[in-house]
Amino acid sequence: DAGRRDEVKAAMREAFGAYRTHALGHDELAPRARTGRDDFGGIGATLIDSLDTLHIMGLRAEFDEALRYLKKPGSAFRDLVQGETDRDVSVFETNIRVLGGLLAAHDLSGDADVLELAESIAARLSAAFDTPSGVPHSFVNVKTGNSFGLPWTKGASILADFGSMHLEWATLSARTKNPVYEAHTNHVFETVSSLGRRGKSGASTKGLFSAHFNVDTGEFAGGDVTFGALGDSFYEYLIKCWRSLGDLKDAETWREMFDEAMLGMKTSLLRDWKTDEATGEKYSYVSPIGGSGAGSMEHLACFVPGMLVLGAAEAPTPTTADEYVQIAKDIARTCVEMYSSQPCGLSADHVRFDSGSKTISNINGKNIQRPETVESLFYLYRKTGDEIYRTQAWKIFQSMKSAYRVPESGGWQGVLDVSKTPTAGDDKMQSFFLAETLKYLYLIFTDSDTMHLDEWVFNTEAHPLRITKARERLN
Ligand code: DMJ
Repeated sequence: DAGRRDEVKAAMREAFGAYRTHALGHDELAPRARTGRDDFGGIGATLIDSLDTLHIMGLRAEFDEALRYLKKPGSAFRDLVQGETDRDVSVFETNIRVLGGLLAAHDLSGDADVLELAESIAARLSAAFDTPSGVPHSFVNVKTGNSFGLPWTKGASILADFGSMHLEWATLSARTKNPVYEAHTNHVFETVSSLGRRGKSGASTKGLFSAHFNVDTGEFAGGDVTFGALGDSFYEYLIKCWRSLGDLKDAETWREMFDEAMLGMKTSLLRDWKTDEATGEKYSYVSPIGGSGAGSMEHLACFVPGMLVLGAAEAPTPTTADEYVQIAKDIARTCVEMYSSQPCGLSADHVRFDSGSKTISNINGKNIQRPETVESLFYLYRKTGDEIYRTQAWKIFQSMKSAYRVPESGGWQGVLDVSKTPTAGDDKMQSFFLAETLKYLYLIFTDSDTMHLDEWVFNTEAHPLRITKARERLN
């Protein structure tokens, strides 16, 4: 669908152009103030998050210029990755955005200097693993190597954070032929899988894990279980690592843990919201245990359909494979209605479902340009070829365009409250909007040979890494 694909590309060109003009080198753009923001500690988040999207869309002049900027001797980014800047950074965000983004830029372009930058940033993050359990702290100082946990988790590390690193670290080891990186994340996996096997996952349902972990005692803490914030990408990486890494150690364990987690999700988290009487189609959602509250779903959890589509290939039985795809469709239907039910056509960040009145109410009415729904529509379209997913994605893109776009700068911003029209903007262009939202939207409208899902795996920030394992074809 070249016309729609090119409209998404034009959006990327415009949004990246605004960042380049007003905020180059900063983490993110404030599109109305026309300045840069550094909420991630000045890691150049948007610049690195945009690299592979630019490359995939054929915006090669922008890609080349961005690479030159990153490699420039004496640039703020180079100083940071070489440990010359006294800065605390989030291990998770730096891993998925910077390490993932640089590795993807390397896999797409073959540029050796980018791999060197990737290795330098991993070397800085490595200090975070220096804990009694070997499970990393959430934050690390890139100069001193001092690492620490967050006050609001009482120092505990977060499942989605330390559980979403192996894809990048194993890839880095493979590309650099240096096993030291994956040794860190392998150890984390062994710790987590062994606790799970011994019934010490902190969750009452087999296969699921508590969102918090005490790195000093080496035990799970709390008991909140979620496929939203704090839990999400841990489950996603079980299937992505299994599917794509050629020499994955204990590969069967990764797969088994994924299928057990899906079973746990089905029995303890999956709920029906409503059934369409005319078509008999079901609308399901994934509700957390504890934390953000039963009966609700965060937009973040809308990545689940995409994950289930990946899990359907080589599922334990053909019935399980069909069931994964069916649940994926049922959840995606709900996620799409989270958009269509709002006057501006955009989803709230966290909603509650009422199965009596069959309505949605907003718990957090913001929309911060998140990718998860269009991400799942992309996987479902690639799997089924059903045009409905393109139609739904296009409608969402149209709503984004009218609510997000700031014509004065060309930047795109989030929305403060999706229940109000006209919408008011949050003056922030998220780096994942360029890394993920626009990339998945673009790829929905390409043919399936563009970034084929049997050749590429997307990390949780949508950075594509080349697959080194032959698995059953996805479609
Ligand atoms: C992204 O940074 C990643 O997708 C992460 O896994 C979850 N949150 C955001 C986007 O919503």
